Amino acid sequence: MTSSIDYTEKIPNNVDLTGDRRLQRALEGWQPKFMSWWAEMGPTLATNDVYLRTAVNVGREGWAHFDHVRVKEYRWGIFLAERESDRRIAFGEHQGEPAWQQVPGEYRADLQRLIVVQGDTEPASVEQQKLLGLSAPSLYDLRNLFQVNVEEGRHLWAMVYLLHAFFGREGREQAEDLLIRNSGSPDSPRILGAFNEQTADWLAFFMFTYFTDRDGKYQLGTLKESAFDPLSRTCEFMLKEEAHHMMVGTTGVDRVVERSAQLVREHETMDIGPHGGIPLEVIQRYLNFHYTVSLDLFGSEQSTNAANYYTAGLKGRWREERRTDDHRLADHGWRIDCITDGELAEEEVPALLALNHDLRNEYIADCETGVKRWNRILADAGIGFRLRLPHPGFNRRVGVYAGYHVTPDGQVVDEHTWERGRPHWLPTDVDLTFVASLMHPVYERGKIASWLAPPRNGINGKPFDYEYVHLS
Ligand code: BYC
Repeated sequence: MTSSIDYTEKIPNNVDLTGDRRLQRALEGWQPKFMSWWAEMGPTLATNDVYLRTAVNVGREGWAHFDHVRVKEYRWGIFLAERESDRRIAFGEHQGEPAWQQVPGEYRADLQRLIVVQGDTEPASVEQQKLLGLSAPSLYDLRNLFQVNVEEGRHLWAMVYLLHAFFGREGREQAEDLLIRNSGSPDSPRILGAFNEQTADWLAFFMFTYFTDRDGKYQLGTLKESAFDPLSRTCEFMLKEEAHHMMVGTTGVDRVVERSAQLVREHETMDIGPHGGIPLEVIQRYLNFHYTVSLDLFGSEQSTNAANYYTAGLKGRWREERRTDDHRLADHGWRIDCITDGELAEEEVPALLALNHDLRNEYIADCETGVKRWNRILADAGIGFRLRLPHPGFNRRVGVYAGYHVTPDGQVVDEHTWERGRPHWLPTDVDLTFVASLMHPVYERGKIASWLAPPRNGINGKPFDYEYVHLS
């Protein structure tokens, strides 16, 4: 296996597709279906070309090539990180055994399920972002949207490769279904809740790429630990691409906060809506929404699924190899959140059952770093307002808090109090309509919309006013 990617193939790859004619034919059969899905459900805005990065190598250095390409001609392909010789399973009951190059029969259904769930999120996000190009705040942002979209498309390819290569007819059927379910569809919705929500405007896009893509980072991080080596290697390379998506989110929110702070100072009012900015309270409500629907993506705090995946070696913990325990966890107990007699409390449960909670906590700590950054921008501008993450029980539909009303401060309240507080805590129709009213496309080179600051850096050393996109 080499790390360079063969672009002379119909499907660029580094998995020696030509060596497996059946698999190659099956994937070449799926390719036109992917292309029609992209044409129908992918970005609506027509472009001549976009300054995009394409993977040319999976090694550590210089893996990406940047150029203007026609989006339709983007070379989606199959890229796995290099195989580590003698990789061993790091956790669970098979700890120490060689990693699997094939799927063991007894874990087939569970592995397939994990791959399908992961695969389902990738096209879902493209569908959610379909219309955003029509209202991009600058050519730089428009380019980033396309970059995120083509790479999510490639991540779908990554999961479809695994389904075709290792799961036979059922895998091929599942790969077809990934193109049939659609975000928000009443008949065949996407599997996980957050991927059926709308990403209606660019503030939502930045929040999504900050909070929801970050769930992707953590879930891919746990699948990278998998004993099933092809899954591990594909996730490792996906994580490399994913870093850019989170940069788009982090700096996107930075720039909105920076611009709002400027307007607050300039006009000496928090009510900056009439001056073309997004009020900080509205930013907080968007944050509350996107953070909490993303918390739901971690599943229940107590999960036998998670315990079984771990014991079997299918899905590890975040940075499994850095943990200093026995990597089996059979005799450990952990404290997790619960609600007892209507009050927030904690209970001790077997550690294996608490793995979703463990991953969620890693994620929350990471989310805090963004909030700190944004608050530094506010502090530097001499503004007293602070953004914050709401309590993990707030606005939850999955897990121990589902069915309760918990305020952002962590008070369990009755329905009436919840309904009264809701317009202060979650985006209202007025907020959404107002933010939508700011979403005018700015396609002129070097220009930017009123509601966010320009980025500090361009892409690949290019300036902000580079012609990142040529519209048709
Ligand atoms: N919505 O034991 P439980 C990304 C289901 S994002 C609907 O509590 P488990 C990306 C669950 O399936 C990362 N259903 O949870 C980001 C189960 O159903 P079954 C995506 C839900 O299984 C941005 C039942 O409830 N990757 O990459 O331990 C852009 C009980 O489940 C939800 C993954 O998620 C929900 N939110 O954990 C693009 C990794 N939560 O099986 C891409 C793969 C739970 O009883 N998936 N359910 O019918 C997994 O590891 C796990 O399936 C989950 C759930 C973490 C999602």
